[in-house]
Amino acid sequence: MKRLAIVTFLVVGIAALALTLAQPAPPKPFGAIPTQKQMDWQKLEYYMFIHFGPNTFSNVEWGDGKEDPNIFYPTDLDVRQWARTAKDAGMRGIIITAKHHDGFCLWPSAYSTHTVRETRWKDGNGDVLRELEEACREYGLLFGVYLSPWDQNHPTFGTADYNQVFANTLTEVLTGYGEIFTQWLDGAKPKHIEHDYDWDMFFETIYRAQPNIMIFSDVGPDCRWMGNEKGIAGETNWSTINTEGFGPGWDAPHVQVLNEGEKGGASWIPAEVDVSIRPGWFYSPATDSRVKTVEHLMDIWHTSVGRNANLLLNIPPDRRGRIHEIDSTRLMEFRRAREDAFRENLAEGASAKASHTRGKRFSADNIFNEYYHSYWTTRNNVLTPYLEIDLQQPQTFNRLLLQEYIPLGQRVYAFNVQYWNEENGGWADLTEATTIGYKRILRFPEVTTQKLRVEFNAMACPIINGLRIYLDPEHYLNN
Ligand code: FUL
Repeated sequence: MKRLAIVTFLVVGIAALALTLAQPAPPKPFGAIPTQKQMDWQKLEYYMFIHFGPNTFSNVEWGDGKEDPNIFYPTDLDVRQWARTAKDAGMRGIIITAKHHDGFCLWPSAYSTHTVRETRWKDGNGDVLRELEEACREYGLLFGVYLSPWDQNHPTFGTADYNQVFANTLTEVLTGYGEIFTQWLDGAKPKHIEHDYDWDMFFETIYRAQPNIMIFSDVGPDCRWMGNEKGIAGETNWSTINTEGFGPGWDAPHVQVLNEGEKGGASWIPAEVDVSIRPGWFYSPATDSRVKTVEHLMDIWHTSVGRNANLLLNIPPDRRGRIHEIDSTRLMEFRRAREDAFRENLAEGASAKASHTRGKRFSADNIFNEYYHSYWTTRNNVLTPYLEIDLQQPQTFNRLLLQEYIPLGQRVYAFNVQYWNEENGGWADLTEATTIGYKRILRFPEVTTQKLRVEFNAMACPIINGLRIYLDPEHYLNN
């Protein structure tokens, strides 16, 4: 009896092993691929930018560093209200302008005399960074900082000493305020002062203090600017780009290259979309009536998150030190509009077959499950396969969401979608686009059909791990 059990165990074991070995292995990575840190970042999708400082009180966007620090005087600062608003808006973190181009530090820096310490606010004992860091932890949000290398106040700016001052400032913030998920570096620099930033030293300093941080600049190294401040990533948006020989600021590649990335680019540097809910980055009463509409924000959602980028939406606190009611209300309306648009995945319960597969483990039905690491793919040499989706019953929809399994690289450079036209019994064109990447959302006029066909053109066998369809009832529709 015992021997029989052992034999049975062995036979079943060997059969299972043989079956596993007979299955083709997953595809090898293609080109540049994301690190785990970049993958985690990509899944954040949406977080808050806060521009706050002397400019909040002076109706200017770029203070010159000569302003009286006492103009910084929030009458009712409530950073927990910022965090609560971000959380309720569906955001995953907050990045604050700890130091903007005026050089004013929102914490009492040892390397500056233009800080909260020099103000009458809280008798010079305040620290906005500390308060915000604590509020972010309390609300389960990530905390990030913007520190401008350009400093119009510091006396050493423009001399060789300044780079070390800036590195010290970075270390001070990055070692004093717990875990920081992003260091946001813009490349702005005056034309009239010669100053060479030592980016390599800055990057080293940042990683030394926070090895897991995402460094943002025009050219990464971890995520890149996408070339405009309107919220519009390229219709084609590669997470790959060539940055060799380029740098942040004036040394950056052309904005169109930043906007679209580069097919087959050597480095994985995904795009982040930064845009303000108001016309300016800083609060001004003059913009109270110009807060972006929900329709505009929905457009931005589709041209950022819907185009393989993360959305960093700027919500500038007002002179009380609170997010203005107009902005917070708009954020909640925007959240509801997204919930309405993406409420029900009408491809739930659908089945799929593919023109090609790579064995059972990589079958077409994998595109429907929620598990990120299961996907449909084909054998290596198949570059133009298609999927046919049967929705089981006619469905009416106007949005299609696709996801490429980017841990193995971004591969698809074009795809088209057709629907089954019951009336004339044939396939009809629905829409087409170029890249997919982490997430792609396409908008098109409402269509009713039971079947869809998606055909891919890829540089290496396409790997698709998500497909969903929705009916956005509000028809926020541009294309
Ligand atoms: C730019 C800055 O000059 C603006 O003031 C703002 O901070 C924006 C996000 O980055 O480079």
